[in-house]
Parts: sequence; C-alpha cells; structure tokens
Amino acid sequence: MSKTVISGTGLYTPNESISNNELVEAFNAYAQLHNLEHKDAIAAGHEEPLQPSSAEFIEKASGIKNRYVMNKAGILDPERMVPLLPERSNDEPSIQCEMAIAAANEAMATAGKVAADIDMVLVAASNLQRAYPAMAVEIQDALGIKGFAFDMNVACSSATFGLQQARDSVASGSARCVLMVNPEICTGHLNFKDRDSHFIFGDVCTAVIVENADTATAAEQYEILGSKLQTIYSNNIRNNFGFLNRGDESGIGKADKLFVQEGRKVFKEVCPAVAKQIAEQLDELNILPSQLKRMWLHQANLSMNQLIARRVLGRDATETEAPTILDEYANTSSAGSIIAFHKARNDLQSGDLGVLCSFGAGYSIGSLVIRKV
Ligand code: CO8
Repeated sequence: MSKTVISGTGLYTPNESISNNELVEAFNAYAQLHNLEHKDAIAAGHEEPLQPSSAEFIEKASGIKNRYVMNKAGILDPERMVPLLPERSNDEPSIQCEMAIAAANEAMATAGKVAADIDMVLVAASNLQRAYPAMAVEIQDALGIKGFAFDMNVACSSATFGLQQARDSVASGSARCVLMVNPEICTGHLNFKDRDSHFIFGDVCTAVIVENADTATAAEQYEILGSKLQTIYSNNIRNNFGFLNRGDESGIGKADKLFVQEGRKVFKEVCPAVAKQIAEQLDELNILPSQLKRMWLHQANLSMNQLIARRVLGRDATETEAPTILDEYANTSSAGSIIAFHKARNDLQSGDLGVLCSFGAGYSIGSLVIRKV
C-alpha cells in the first residue's frame, strides 16, 4: 500500500453555546409545566411526575460543562425544547452544507489544497438532514470540486470509518485527494425533554484532507500506519426515525424517533472492546503502548476515556496524552475525536505516534494509528 497522509484538518464551531446551568434551568421549567399540565393523572397515580435535572449530576456523570449549538433559543424555550432551524428553499445552501464549507476551507488551507486538487468528497455524519441528493454532492458543488461525492453514516464512528474509506480510495487510486467532512447537528435528534440524555450532545463540523504522501505539501502531515474497524450489533444506542415512520402514524413523535440509549450498558460493553481493539492494533503494527504519545479518543464521557486510556497504557493517562474537549463541546458524535486531533497536536515532533479512535452506536469502533511525518 502506498503511503497515505492526513495533511489538513478544519473545525467549525457554532456561535451559540449552552452551559449546564442554562440547560438545567430550561429542563426544570419544562418539567414544572409538564407536571402542572398532568397534575390530575399524577395525583391519581396514573403518571410519574418528571424529576428535575441537575448541573452537578451532569458534570459528575459525563464531564460535560458546555455545548455549542446551531440554535440556542429553541432548545431553551420550555414550551418548545427543540432547536429552531427554519427550512430553507432548495436554492439556498443547506445548513449542513454551510457548516461543512467553513470546516472544509480551513482543512484545505492547512493542507495547501484548492478545489482542483480534490476529487472525492465524503460526508460522514450520524444524521443527515435529508435523504437525497447527498449532502456531499451539494458541498462538492459549493466548493467547485470535480469528481465524485457521497454520504455515509456509522453514527459516532462515521469519521474514523470515513477516514478508512478515504485512505483505501487514495491507496487504490480511485481518488487522489479526499475531503472528508463531519457536519454533526446532534441537537436535531436529541430529546431535550429527557432528563437522562438532554445534556449529552452538541453541534459542530470537522473536516479532514487525506491524500497520497507523494502529492502532500503541507508543513504538517500524519502518515496513516493502520486503520481498524469493527461493528457489533446492539440496540443499546438507537434512533428509529426513518422514512417508514409514516406507515404507522401511532409511532410518529414518540421518544424512540430520537436518540435513546442504555448508557450504563454502553459504558460497560464498549470500553473493554475499544481498549482490546487498540491493543491488538498496536500489537499488529509492532508498536508498544508506551510508544504512544497521544490518544485522540471519541468524546462521549470523561470516565469512559480515562478507563480506555488506562487499559491501553496500563496506567492513568495524563490530560496531554488523552486530551479532553467534551467539557467544552459535549458529545459531538463522530466529530469528537477529530476536534481533539485538530486542537491537541501542535507539540508533537516528527516520528511521534498517536491513535485516533471513535466508538458508538452500532456498536461501531474505528481506530487509526498515525505518525507525524
Ligand atoms: N440530573 C439528575 N439526575 C439524573 C439525570 C440528570 N440529568 N439523569 C439521570 N439522573 C439520575 C438517574 O435517574 C439515576 O437515578 P437512580 O439511581 O435513582 O435510578 C441516576 O441519576 C444515575 O443515572 P445513570 O445510571 O443513567 O447515570 P450514569 O452514571 O450511567 O451516567 C451517562 C449517564 C452519562 C449517560 C453515562 O451512562 C454514559 O455516558 N454512558 C456512555 C454513553 C455513551 O457514550 N454513549 C454513546 C452514544 S453516542 C453515539 O454513538 C452517537 C449516536 C448518534 C448521535 C446521536 C445524536 C443525538
């Protein structure tokens, strides 16, 4: 396989953000309204009252303190609890396209690429705002890129699975240079009326350029030494939203048409599987865990990352070794490990090794071992 490198990354961060305190205040106002509306059923014992949320619980259970969002007012309105994102006409750029262009422009600039250098655009994200035409084709057109484009969805592992697709395409010669973007509008499919999950996600977009080492001119490049993907079927993270919903009106608007999970089960089942995959991958590449300078892990839960890093390294990782961005961004699905990679790599030296790893619904686990050129 010819050498493939990551030669640029980009990050679009929404202008608006919500702290835990703001989110909890809105949820508790909603719960109060709900309990008042259902007071007779609650008094008769037919219904349980909604319990208040707590900012202390959120930070302790997840490590999340804040999240960026595409629309704050709609989410914090206790009578709405959904982002307010007005539909656009077919002649206007769609919202995911706008986010993608901002992140893509930064990635292309750092890689020293213009549209004519790129011949494949991949949108890898956990939810796409429409069925077709592919978001990737709209983004390709907006950037003036020739060649081909398509969308893919592997939930939280979309980006790492996308990077392997990019690497394979470059190595096989079906593309010269790939732009992979992850426009994650997680608040669009988060149930802000559910105390167990209302705090988990935020919005963001990341972008990565992958190309053959022979064409790369960027000052900073990372060779992809290996990529490993794994999927194990599980219903513990699920979203039943889809085009068949209209075939049974009784299910429309039900909680299972948004993100639902069994958080504890996910934690217990996914952490050991991720640590095992990374350990096996390093072994296959004859790399000792002690040689790793950095682990850019999926950003879902701080304790999960600490546990995975401990299992891989055989000791606690420092914040430098396994950087955290979820305190500021929350879980941004597939973009999380890419944000960490984008923000926490400036200190690395030529030859330094790192692992970029995601895990999530499916279950899906994707890991790439990379070396700074
Ligand atoms: N405030 C106060 N109390 C609360 C709250 C709250 N907000 N929420 C729950 N509680 C209570 C519970 O009711 C429970 O009470 P009791 O003990 O009386 O039953 C108690 O607190 C403990 O609750 P949990 O057991 O649920 O708490 P945990 O310690 O397990 O923490 C977490 C919950 C943070 C969700 C944790 O389980 C976790 O992070 N697990 C891993 C989840 C994960 O990583 N999932 C990955 C999913 S992401 C993915 O794959 C992408 C999907 C596609 C994107 C979707 C975008 C929307």
